[in-house]
Amino acid sequence: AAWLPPAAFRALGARNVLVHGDGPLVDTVLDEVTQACARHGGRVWHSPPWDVDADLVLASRAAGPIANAAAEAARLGATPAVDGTGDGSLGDEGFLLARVDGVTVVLADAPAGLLYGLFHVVRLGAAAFDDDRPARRHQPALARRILDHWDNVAVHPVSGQVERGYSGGSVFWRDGAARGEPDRIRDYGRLLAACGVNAVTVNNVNVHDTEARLLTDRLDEVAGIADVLRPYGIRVHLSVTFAAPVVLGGLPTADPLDDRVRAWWAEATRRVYRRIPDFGGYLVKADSEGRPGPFAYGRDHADGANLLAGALAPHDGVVRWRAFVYDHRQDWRDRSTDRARAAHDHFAPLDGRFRDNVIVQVKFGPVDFQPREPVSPVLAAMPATRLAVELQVTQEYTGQQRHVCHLGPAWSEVLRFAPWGAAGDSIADVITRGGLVAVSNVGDDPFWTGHPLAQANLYAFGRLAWDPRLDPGAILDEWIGLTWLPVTMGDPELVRRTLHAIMDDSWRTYERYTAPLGVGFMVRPGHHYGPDVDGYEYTPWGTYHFADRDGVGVDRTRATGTGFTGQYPQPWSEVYESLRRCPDDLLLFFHHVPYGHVLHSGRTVIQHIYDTHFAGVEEVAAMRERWRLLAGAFEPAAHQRVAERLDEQLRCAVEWRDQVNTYFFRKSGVPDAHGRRIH
Ligand code: GCW
Repeated sequence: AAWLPPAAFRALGARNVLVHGDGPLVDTVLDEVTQACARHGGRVWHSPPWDVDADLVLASRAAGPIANAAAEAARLGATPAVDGTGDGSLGDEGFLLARVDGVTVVLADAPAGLLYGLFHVVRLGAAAFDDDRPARRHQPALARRILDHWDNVAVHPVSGQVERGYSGGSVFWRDGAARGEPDRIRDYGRLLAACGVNAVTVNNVNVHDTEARLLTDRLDEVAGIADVLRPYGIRVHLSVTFAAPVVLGGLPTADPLDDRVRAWWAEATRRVYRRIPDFGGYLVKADSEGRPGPFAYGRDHADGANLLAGALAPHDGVVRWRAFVYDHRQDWRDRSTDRARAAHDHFAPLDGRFRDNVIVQVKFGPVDFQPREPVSPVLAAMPATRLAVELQVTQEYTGQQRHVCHLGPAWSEVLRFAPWGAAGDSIADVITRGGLVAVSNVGDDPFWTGHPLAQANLYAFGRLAWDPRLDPGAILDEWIGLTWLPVTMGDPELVRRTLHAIMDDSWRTYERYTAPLGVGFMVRPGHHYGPDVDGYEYTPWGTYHFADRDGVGVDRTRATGTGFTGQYPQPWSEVYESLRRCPDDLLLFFHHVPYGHVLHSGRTVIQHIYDTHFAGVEEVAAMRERWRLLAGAFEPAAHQRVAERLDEQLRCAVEWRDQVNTYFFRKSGVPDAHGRRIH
């Protein structure tokens, strides 16, 4: 049930509710309300009549005239004074929530708004019925709030059923076929709608042979998923292979400028829309980590993306084209090749060349979803292109859902980052036309996400995509309020306090016991779990830290390094370039420094490494103690699952601490100032 346990509907379900409107999404609202009222003793009317004694009115203006309380709210909704600005229109997904003469009114222009309004009322609980609640309009800041599933249809020999999945099998596929479990998919869609997500991609960006066919002869399976998700306002997208005209169409080429190729995509896309009229679009990983792309034909990414955009345009579909392009066969001696530079080198020169229905999808950082990276400079370099940010909810590099690592604060920093300085736009502004995307962390696990506390990351993603200005601590509080408080058998305040104490700072805790000062990686190659300081140091993947007996870090300056700092606009190009001004937490991402270099914190780099690694482990030990306080507060299976994972987190954190500290002690020969035991 995650953040929608039946008990979360208590406040709403105990009241008299009037639902006004028609259509499939309104039916969903009606269905939700009917079930809640059946359980908690309330009553439901589907309008008319209007002259009922309702506590809550959920009304869609699309359905025609609204009377009584709702009419009053309609007037409020048309008044720009409500929540500051606007012409009174609420958009495709927005809603107005107002308290009028003792009635709570949710008003929307379109049925999707009513659905989001309903879930907002659930989120507020009893507070939705407070008389002093001010009227407020709610509209998503971003129209596209998408979860990409790296799910394979057939189990892949290397990446399994779900690439980088830590929650069991796929919710959509099993052993080469659709699972055909609409109830589970429906429940998933419901959870997504309740946190604001409105689209999913149903297959991995690495499109293997079986999955390629989802576009053509296996389209029915995609349509089946779309049918189940549609009542929750969720549209379906598909990852496609750039080589499709060859592997599926039997053409001799996939050259984006070839007329036969163009015709093939146009026809394939027409068929998709005939079967799934509200299909969202394509997602493409091209010329990246061995996937096919336009380079083979001497064409560039704009040629490639525009080909698919042309096929999608007549149907209002979009192509999301990933900017994750780099050379994974690197030579450590060649300091002019820097993996961090690659996306900008490839894409920034193409700004202005992409068709209007192309969205370039950029990983939040320049390398690869590390716990700490600077924000990708691509996001500040393509003003004439629709850009989306890609986050990783699945915890590939952040503890693989065995570690508690609440990522809301990390994502919030990314979204608030102002590439042109505090007075300029933030990343949230930059992506208004593109959207926020994340790789899903969900599977067929009974807790959905393997680690029950990892659900919070999925919830936080949806909420931040709806409103990037939300405070991550407040989002966590909402999630606790929905997920745990309605079902606890213990003291709710203790539960709330304890979960905050465990989770609020858990991303920084994870950072402390893993790779130091933004240098990244140091994970075991391949599966990426646990420490291996030199695991990638002698491979061609290009994720080096360059530690030797004198110092550590990657010189990415213009003066003496790879020049990556020059990809940022002012002020950041100067800030990152300057050893003196560069923020501590990114120091080793940008600079190679001696171990005795003194940080802004006043500590040397080597002492910082020791201190944070000891502290990180202590913090995990404290998390585990705190969780013990909640034994008996929940059903034993959930408590047990978290307890086991905290044991593993502590074991793994100790391993990280010891490997990292020993490694740097042996390289540097500098002892710990506090004389703690280093293995
Ligand atoms: O982070 C890396 C992962 C790959 C992934 C790739 C990508 C889907 O290790 O598993 O492939 O990124 O984002 O394309």
